[in-house]
Amino acid sequence: MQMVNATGERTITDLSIDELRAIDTNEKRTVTTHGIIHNVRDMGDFAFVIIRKIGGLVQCVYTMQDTEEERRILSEENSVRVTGELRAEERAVNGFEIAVENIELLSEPKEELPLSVSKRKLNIALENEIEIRPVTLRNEQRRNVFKLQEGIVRGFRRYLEDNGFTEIFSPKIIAAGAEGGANIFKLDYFGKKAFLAQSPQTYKQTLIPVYERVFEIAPVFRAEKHDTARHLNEYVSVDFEMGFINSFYDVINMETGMIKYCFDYLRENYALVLKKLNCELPVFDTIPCVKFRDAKEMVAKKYSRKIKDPYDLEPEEERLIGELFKEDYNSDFVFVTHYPVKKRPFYAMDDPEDPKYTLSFDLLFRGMEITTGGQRIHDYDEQVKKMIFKGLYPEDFESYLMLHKYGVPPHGGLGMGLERLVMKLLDEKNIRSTSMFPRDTTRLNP
Ligand code: AMO
Repeated sequence: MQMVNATGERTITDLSIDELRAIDTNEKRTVTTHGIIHNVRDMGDFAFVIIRKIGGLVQCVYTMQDTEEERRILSEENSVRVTGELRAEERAVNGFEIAVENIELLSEPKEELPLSVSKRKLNIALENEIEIRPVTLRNEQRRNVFKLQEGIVRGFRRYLEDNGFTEIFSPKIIAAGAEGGANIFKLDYFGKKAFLAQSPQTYKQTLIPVYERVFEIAPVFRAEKHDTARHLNEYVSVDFEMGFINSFYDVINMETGMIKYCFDYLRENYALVLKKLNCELPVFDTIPCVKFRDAKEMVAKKYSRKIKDPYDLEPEEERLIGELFKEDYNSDFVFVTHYPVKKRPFYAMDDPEDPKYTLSFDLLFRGMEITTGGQRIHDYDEQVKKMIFKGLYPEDFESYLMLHKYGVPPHGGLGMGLERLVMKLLDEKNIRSTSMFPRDTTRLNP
């Protein structure tokens, strides 16, 4: 038996982009780094070999020797370790390049790629692109979409941590759905009926008396039967829930603070990603709030439309509300508040001033709903009554109702669709563009 001890010390000594950037190029230092060959531009006597690694691309300059071995090594998607002198080069992305003295081949693909990933734009239809996502994600633009997604999640997480929220991980295989409707996946759980969680709703509320403030960023599942440009069957939900609120406006203010913080965080830490994606983050101090009923009437009046569905916003209405608030209030965001009881789930608190409506809201961003939230019922009897009113059986919610039975402070929270936020930030027309491996009615692969 051979034993080794893990020391926790650095064993990979190849330099990172940040470490390379920190070196004074006047020192003429010989450096070693690694990466995947992204692109080779043959200039005759020499070639630009661009390698892809953590943090972006690095330009290497290779003097051609015209050998068979060289042709094998200088091939796209080979994994290589490069050693050479680091020198200043203003025209290279990072302001430096490596004059290659040695290039070691670590791994090579078996087959040529179905398309070249080094082009700025992949000219391929979205459906085909998704089909070969393991390949197309290697493209810089595609890879940056999900770096932006990462940055947003990091920004949100930091803000929530700073505000005392505990991060939770709730089960995704559950006994009863929280969001109502038919869009719930059923499954057989060792002979018992079970579902895939549409949201962490009941669990985040359950944890209010435990931690007071909680958040979760995780996949949720919706059995949407129709293919639309804004629905996925699995998406990443950014959820938070907070206790001791005075009204749902406390939740709205927390979300406004979270988005502002996140955008500042992105400007500071993801500047290159934003630039490469051509992404302009909106700058704002406040977000207007308008009641559901008023928003509907404003749109009907301004755009001479008939109100067809008094209980919900049609996607076209959302778009027009976005347009109206951009034109009249110069805002990319708008909170629409006080949605009808009919369209809100059993946990939503009714508005005591007008019980046909709830103390809830949606956040629209550039004309699309990205968040739903509100104040929840905290009184046991009121919650049971509302369940019955909604045609539900309180017996099915025994463990959730322990929350109300054993006491919970006034509380509220929200859920935001991460892919929708990224979609609107990048002005993408289809949500599948902003889901790494999207799940829709026809797709289980890749
Ligand atoms: P809701 O069901 O409105 O509320 O969902 C919250 C947000 O999730 C996003 N979203 C979706 N994104 C992609 N594909 C889908 N099929 C999809 N469905 C919803 C939207 C939406 O605004 N429990 C409540 C939230 C709360 O009150 O805390 C809930 O899940 O951006």
